[in-house]
Amino acid sequence: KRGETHRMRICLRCIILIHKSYPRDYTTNITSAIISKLQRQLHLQPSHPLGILRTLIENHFSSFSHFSDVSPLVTPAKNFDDLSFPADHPGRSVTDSYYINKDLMLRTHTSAHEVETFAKGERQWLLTADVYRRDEIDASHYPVFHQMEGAAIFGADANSMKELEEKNAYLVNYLKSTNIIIEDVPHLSASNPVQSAHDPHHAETVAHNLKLSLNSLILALFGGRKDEPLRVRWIEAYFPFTSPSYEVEVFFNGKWLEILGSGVVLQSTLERANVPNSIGWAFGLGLERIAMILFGIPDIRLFWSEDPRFLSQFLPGKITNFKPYSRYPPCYKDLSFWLPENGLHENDFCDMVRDTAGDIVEDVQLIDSFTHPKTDRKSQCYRINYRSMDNSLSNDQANEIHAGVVSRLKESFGVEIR
Ligand code: FA5
Ligand code: MG
Repeated sequence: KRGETHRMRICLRCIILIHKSYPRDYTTNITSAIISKLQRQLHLQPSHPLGILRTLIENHFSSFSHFSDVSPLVTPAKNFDDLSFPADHPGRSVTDSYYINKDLMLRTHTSAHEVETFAKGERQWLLTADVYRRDEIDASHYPVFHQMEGAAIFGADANSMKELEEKNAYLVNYLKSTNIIIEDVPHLSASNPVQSAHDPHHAETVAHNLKLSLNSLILALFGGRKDEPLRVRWIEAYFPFTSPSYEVEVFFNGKWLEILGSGVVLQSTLERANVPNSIGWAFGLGLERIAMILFGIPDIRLFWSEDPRFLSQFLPGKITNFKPYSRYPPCYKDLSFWLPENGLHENDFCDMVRDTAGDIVEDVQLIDSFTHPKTDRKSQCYRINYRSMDNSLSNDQANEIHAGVVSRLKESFGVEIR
């Protein structure tokens, strides 16, 4: 009994993560569903699709340093300020990111480690890690996913740039001999400008090297098919910490799929890392997105499955096609309620659903919003799809789980069910 009281006190004021206790405050929004994921380290398991993919990419960039065991707990300064995110960037808000308290959060991207890695003197490196975002729920979004950051810096002098141009010429030639169709954008443009700190010619050379390096990687991962050329598309993008910036999409199963963000690293990042007189590029790959294509994995929740019917299918170093072992029927439940006076953010709703029902939730959709013409009260209706990946879910079981969601909704947000 005493032990229990003690535990209660700790739980109210503190939060225990990876064997350490942290004080809670008004920003604390990390859920137990998320806490349970912190130590899974799927990307370190040699025969897990994410581990296999990490190793394949590391082997491709064999001259780079490789990091894959860095704690997900970072300061907001590391995740945002070091990368020149503006003070009012929406990613900083508690509706978008997980906070342990105001001074500590779960990284939302692997770019959070750019400054410290460059500061260690690493000039060409890959860093793979779990990242955390509060987001919608569907087959390709999950609040925890994995990214791989890749970066390379070069001397910002005429000789180093000449060397890089020679490397580029070699890569251009190599890519010409392969079965890949690349839709490109200009390296620099009015809407995707060179940084004022950079010589435009240097920036062009670095951006060209970024594109060639990634096109070769994509070819190594997705290519190897003689019947059909691989189609890759470069698109202008915006990130607070690169300029120019690009996204890359790969054409797969009749659809364009965004797999990475990239660009020429902001000079202020390199100055913070104490590596002036350098210029370089960085990219951030979404590993699940790529693994879903390569292994034919239809649902992002499967990566977290501990079912041997999933795990036993994969072998270290090999890309093999996933064979679905079950597709149990979905079970839809609608939930209509009047919003509390100060509203309810969709991410708060989704997180509560995920925390209460776990991975049984396949997706959550807002299907109706309504404002009462007389009282001005607002109501919403969400449709939740419950479906287990590992066994069949009876309607009674789904009802019981759904009842848990409803009571938590009332308790946590004070809403009135319609
Ligand atoms: C970033 O996170 C940047 N840090 C990438 C970057 C690095 C840009 C270095 C420039 C230089 P973005 O939010 O677009 O960017 O995410 C990068 C990739 O992660 C996406 O292309 C996608 O493949 C993957 N991704 C993003 N959100 C999710 C999600 N909710 N679930 C699964 N994969 C995701
Ligand atoms: Mg993006």
